[in-house]
Amino acid sequence: MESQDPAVAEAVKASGESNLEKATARAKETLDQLMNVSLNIAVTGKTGSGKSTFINEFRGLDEDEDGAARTGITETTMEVTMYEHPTMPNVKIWDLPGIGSPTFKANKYLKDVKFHTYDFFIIISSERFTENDVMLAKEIKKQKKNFYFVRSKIDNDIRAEERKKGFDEQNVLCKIRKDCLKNLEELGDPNIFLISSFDLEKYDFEKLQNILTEELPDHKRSALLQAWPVCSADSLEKKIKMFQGVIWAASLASAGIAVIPVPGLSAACDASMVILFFTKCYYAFGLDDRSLKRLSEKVNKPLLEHVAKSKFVSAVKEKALTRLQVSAALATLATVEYFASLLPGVGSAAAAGISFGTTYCLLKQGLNELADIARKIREEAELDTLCSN
Ligand SMILES: Nc1nc2c(ncn2[C@@H]2O[C@H](COP(=O)(O)OP(=O)(O)O)[C@@H](O)[C@H]2O)c(=O)[nH]1
Ligand SMILES: [Mg+2]
Repeated sequence: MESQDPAVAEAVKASGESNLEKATARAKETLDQLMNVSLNIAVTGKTGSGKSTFINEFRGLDEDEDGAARTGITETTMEVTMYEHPTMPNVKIWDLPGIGSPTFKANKYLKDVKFHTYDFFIIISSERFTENDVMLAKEIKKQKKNFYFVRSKIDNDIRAEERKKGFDEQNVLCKIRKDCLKNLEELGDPNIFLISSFDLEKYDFEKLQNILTEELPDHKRSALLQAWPVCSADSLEKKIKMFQGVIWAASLASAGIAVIPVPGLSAACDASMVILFFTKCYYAFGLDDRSLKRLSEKVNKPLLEHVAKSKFVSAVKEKALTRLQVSAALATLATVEYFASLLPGVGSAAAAGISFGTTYCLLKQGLNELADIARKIREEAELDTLCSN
């Protein structure tokens, strides 16, 4: 790695550090956070309020799929159950039993469910919130954790009101919100997110993403943004921006001493880092077959061919492993060279050998290509034009 390389100077500048050594150390830290930070989300609420359905949708799973939470009125969970995000095992969403009895002690409940495990709480109700919800929220606050109220099954409310004369969706939503707030007055003016788990593109699911990204500590934010389902054009852009913001780190970290030593690897590029970076983007943007199949079924349009049309995205797909572990066999410089050869402008430079500059350029262009395909898929699905947000 030559220090006069303009790409190195650019990466160091982006790191906010004063020299290459410090920037490289910061890069490792940033990448470690991006790859490994844990996020634990607790979902609590009465039986039947829609916890399990919310959890499945958050994880992008149909309820009959392997590993999905069981749902239904008769399905009562009395135990804390942990569900891993399918492509981000470090993101866990926990199904907590409802509070139940009106004489419950909020502090005992929190102790029982091991509250310190969770980064924040989602309190779900498909009806009005109750005194118990208020007590629980107060206790969560006392423990210095955040809580978010989700009023679920909004699609049911809308459907019931739709037939009435003078129906206005915004009015209905406003009324539900006010109605919920009435019982939560003691907490000031808490945010209430109106959600339908059957359609995360609608209502307040995106708003919940925005508030969470604002309120989570910096190092947890990237985990949330990676795991959160793409629920709007803006939600996708936030993810893209997050990855763009760490390209400097991915390139510097991959240029250092190989994290996973691979025989024959040049010191200028840790192939596993590059592949892992693209794999993360691929899943976060919902480009994997399963996400596309679900989306395609939802909008009743074929969408999978977009991935096939881009040689680069197909190549990432071929190397992407579901649990984001890159095997040494895949993490070769040849793979990186192959990736580079599929991108105009990067391929010819890479032919002369993978330098820091080409890695930097590959990460930028590759991310752009993945982002563009994800944008095209949304366009094709017409979600942003149809959505009644
Ligand atoms: N219409 C509608 N039904 C929902 C929604 N979320 C959950 N349900 C239904 O409500 C019932 C209870 O949901 P479930 O997730 O099992 O609730 P849990 O007991 O809190 O885990 C199931 O029949 C779900 O299909 C939603 O957003 N909209
Ligand atoms: Mg349940």
